[in-house]
Amino acid sequence: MNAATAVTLSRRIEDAEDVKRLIIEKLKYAVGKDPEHSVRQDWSAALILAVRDQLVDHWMASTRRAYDQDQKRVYYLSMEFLIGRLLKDTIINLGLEAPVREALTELGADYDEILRSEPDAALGNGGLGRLAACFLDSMSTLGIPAHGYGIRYENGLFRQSIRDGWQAEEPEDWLVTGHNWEFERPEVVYNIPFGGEVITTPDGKPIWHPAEVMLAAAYDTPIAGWRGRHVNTLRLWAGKPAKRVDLDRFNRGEYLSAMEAAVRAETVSRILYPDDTTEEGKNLRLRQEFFFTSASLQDLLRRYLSSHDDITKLPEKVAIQLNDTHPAIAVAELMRLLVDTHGLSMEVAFQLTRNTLSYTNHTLMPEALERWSLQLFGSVLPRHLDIIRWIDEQHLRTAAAAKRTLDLERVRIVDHTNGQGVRMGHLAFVGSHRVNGVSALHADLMKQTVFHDLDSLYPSRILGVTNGVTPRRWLHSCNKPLSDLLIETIGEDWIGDLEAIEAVAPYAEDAAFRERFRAAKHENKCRLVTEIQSRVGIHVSPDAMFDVQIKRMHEYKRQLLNIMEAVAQYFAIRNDPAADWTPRVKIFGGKAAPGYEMAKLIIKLINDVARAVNSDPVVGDRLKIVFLPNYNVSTAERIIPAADLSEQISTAGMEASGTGNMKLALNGALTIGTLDGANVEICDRVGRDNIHIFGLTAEDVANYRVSGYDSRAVIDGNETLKTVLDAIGSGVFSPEDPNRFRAIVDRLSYDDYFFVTADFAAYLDEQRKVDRAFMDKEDWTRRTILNTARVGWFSADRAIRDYAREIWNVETPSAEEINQGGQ
Ligand code: GLG
Repeated sequence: MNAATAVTLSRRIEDAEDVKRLIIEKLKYAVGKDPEHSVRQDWSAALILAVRDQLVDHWMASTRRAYDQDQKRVYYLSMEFLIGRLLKDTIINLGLEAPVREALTELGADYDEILRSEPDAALGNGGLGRLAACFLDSMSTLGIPAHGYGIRYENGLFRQSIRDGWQAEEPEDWLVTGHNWEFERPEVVYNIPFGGEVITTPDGKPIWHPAEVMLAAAYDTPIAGWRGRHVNTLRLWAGKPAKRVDLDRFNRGEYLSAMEAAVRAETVSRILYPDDTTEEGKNLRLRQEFFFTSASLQDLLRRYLSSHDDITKLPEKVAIQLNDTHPAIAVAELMRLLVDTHGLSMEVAFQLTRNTLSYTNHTLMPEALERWSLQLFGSVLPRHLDIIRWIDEQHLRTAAAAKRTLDLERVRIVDHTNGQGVRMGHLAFVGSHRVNGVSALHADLMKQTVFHDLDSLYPSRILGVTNGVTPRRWLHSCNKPLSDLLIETIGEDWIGDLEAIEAVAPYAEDAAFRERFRAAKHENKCRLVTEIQSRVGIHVSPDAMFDVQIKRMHEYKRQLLNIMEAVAQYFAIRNDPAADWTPRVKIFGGKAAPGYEMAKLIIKLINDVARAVNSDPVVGDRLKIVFLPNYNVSTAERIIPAADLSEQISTAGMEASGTGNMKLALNGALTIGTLDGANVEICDRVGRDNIHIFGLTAEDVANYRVSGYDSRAVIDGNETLKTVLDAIGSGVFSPEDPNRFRAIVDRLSYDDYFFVTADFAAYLDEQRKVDRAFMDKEDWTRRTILNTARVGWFSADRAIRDYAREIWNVETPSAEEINQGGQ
């Protein structure tokens, strides 16, 4: 062993020659291809393997440091990690872009093409999955020893295409070409039990006899931060059967049923559920959640015990973050492991569990706070149900002792009223020492609404940690023209410390700088023009305002409001084509959950309106509408740098935070938005003059929900709104099927839950102000520069420092410390 570690192995890249040598070596000895006969995929595999080698020494050093210094570790449990492509970011983080480019050119391969051929790992739906990916980047950048734990879905989020204006879904198969970043760890497997019953022994000890046991197998991806000094691990679990084939059955000729257990086990990590706001496929979903949570907890306990004897010290060395309610079962599973496997009492186990776990809530929508029926829960996880009942008893005692009048039924984890079920949000809350919202407003609303009673029982447990985004991917890597300009002007400190970007603020007053800032934006827009042309065949002008709404399709995000404004504008242009119009391209991107009919109908509406508007010669370049299919991380990386206007127009009180809002502002887009989620804080930071705020506040919305809101009256009182809805409802955009959009108009007229009609007039007003503002090029640029300069606080590094300090009690090493250990 010692002799082996003493051998010096060096694969370090110093220059293009090293890169060439390594790539050829990988092509031959890892991919098994002769360079002459290698296709793009082989080059891509060889490059990834060569770059991955660069991480390994730092990776091992990071792990050694954590052991040697007995550092506290962070475990981030998330059903979703929307990491996208890794190659470009890793190359940039390691500072290897120049030699890699040069080497590939000399080898006759195209760098950009190779980057594009990497599959976009879509192991998430949207915000919370992408946040988890940004947090991994930041934890590595800050040198916090951390593991991301999730599921290695074979099929990530579905691939969206648009057929005849409708969304069509196909499976996403990112693993088909191989995932060259990962290391399979066949030796790291855990038993995952399901079902069966709990039998109490004569001396009162409950023993779980599961009906089936499957395996969780580990796959590791190294995650480098800025400069690659510290490398953490993303460990994803794949479902495997305990026994691949039932040989008896096979020998009897029952080939299919001989594989049944294998198929069942593998199904657990087969597919990502295509929505994070509804619970679906209940049984499988619950199994998925338990599967990865249990494997992760067993793994981290094993790691802890490999260098510590006293399990009661666990919270001193381990912090576990539950990313949303999905891994809430961790509360009961950690208790089970501590009690059943490690012999602790329930009381001690509960203390340890609570001191180790914390929970991030990402949405107030009650349908997203999972709730399992007792029947289902008890049949899949009978031992956990017992444990949860025990926790609930303790919790009820606290509630009963509290000197407040509380409806005890409402605070219980096990709901005994209608239908009976386990409230997973409550479980996560009660089993955590800290519960955080993802923006200031969201944390406040948590206290006022879904967690009102729990907050009064456990005051000061709730806090807000406003989200952030990594400046590496979301500016430095995706927006080279702007990043180059910033580096030239204020240096490169901002890449590792985004608040340093504030230094660019004074340049907003400098005409020459503004000119260059505009030129960078223009370059990005031209690139997007080409992409739009090639992907959807629509020609748009880079001089028009690029007005962007990119996010999941959901009624609360109100893409509908945006397209209704487009219809109003379309009619206005047709009425008076000669007026002084500000040319606009409205760009939409987003997937609708396959079962969410209304969201899918809105996609169709956008495309039908686009068809009419884009082909109307009277309109020309004054207005164009583009729906870019299959919105994902890579598409976002190309749209965001090109955006002029960022649409953040959710019904106030419904978007917990948003992170697209931060990325767009950072890349020099102005926001048009409601006072919702992190928009409120963006507004505070960029200044009221540099953002376009409109519409109802969260408080207005809450009041309307109580007093009632009459959308009919609002529609009747607004000529424009009435015309728009009449046109949509009567088939002006769908002559082949005039009633197609009736359901949308009916919804707005009789049950406008998302207050689209209420905000319509204010939204149109603000859009016209945006039009006028855009025409004043100098002032517009000045304001966009101030946006870029003032949103440095929305860095994921800042958010992670907040978690480290307020929740995990983990130290963030200084840059020198990271450098020392990272060789
Ligand atoms: C959520 C919310 C977003 C939030 C994101 C990350 O809807 O507002 O920005 O998580 O916290 N379910 C989500 O995607």
